[in-house]
Amino acid sequence: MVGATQSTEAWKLLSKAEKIIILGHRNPDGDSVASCAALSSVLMNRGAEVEIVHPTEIPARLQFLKGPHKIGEHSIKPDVIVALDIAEKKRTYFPETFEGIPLINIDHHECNPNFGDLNIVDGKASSAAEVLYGLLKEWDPRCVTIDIANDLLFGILADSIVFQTTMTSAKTLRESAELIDMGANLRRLSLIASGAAEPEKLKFWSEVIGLAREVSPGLLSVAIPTTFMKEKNQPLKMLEGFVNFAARNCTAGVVVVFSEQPSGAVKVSMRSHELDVAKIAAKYGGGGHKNAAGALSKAKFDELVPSLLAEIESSM
Ligand SMILES: [Mn+2]
Repeated sequence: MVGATQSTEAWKLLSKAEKIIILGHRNPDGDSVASCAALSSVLMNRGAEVEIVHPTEIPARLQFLKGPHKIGEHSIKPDVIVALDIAEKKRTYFPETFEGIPLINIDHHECNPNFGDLNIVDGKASSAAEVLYGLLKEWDPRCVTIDIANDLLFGILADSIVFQTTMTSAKTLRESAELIDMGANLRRLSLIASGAAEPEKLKFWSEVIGLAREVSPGLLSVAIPTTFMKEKNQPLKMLEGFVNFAARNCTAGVVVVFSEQPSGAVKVSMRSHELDVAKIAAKYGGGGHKNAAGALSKAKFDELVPSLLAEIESSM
């Protein structure tokens, strides 16, 4: 258990708060949105007024996770703020008016600098959802409804890439089993979390796979220039989930997907079961976890692809 006193204090604060803001991180992922949704339901079911603030848009595939979501703005004056799944404060929405309001930091990133007034950070957990579920069991086990169980299981499945990352522990599986016992829908949620694609997307991905190149044994690169997307007449969102699909279906130890953005920036997504890709992502201004990390680089596509691949090769 992580910081029993901190968690007791956190529950005291949350129990007496009337207005609570929950913060998600930039470029919301499945764990972030699901954890925020789960916690918001718990607190609203207890009568609190809650807003979830995400700094940037929630992708379409995650919009089934219902909650009082707001994008880049808030309207209530919170008594307490909860940061969920946020590795560092600059990754979230934090206007000056939030300074001085009690901040509870619940996370699973090993690099989290404990920026909250109360910090419940378990760097060994698969996901923020796993940390949150542990807390809810301690705080009030009966508060986990079927909807909340579904949100929590989805968060775990999303960040563990359906139990594949090395952060997936026996505890992750036991707790997932508990959530399934409560009625969470493993089949439906794991299909979404594994990036299962709609037929049109899958057909397009078959063309994207044509760009794959085995750079060296165990290193697969897929570099997608904007010219390719234009030629195929496809929007960038058709690439959402592609990196997980490629990584799951390839034996390479490292899979990297580069997608050139219309702005000229390059989105880099890395998956690995051999290398700490978070370290590489950090060098390019990004972040993430050992097995799954990414960055948005301003370097030129034609220069970034070879230099980043060389960097990975030298670390392998
Ligand atoms: Mn997470």
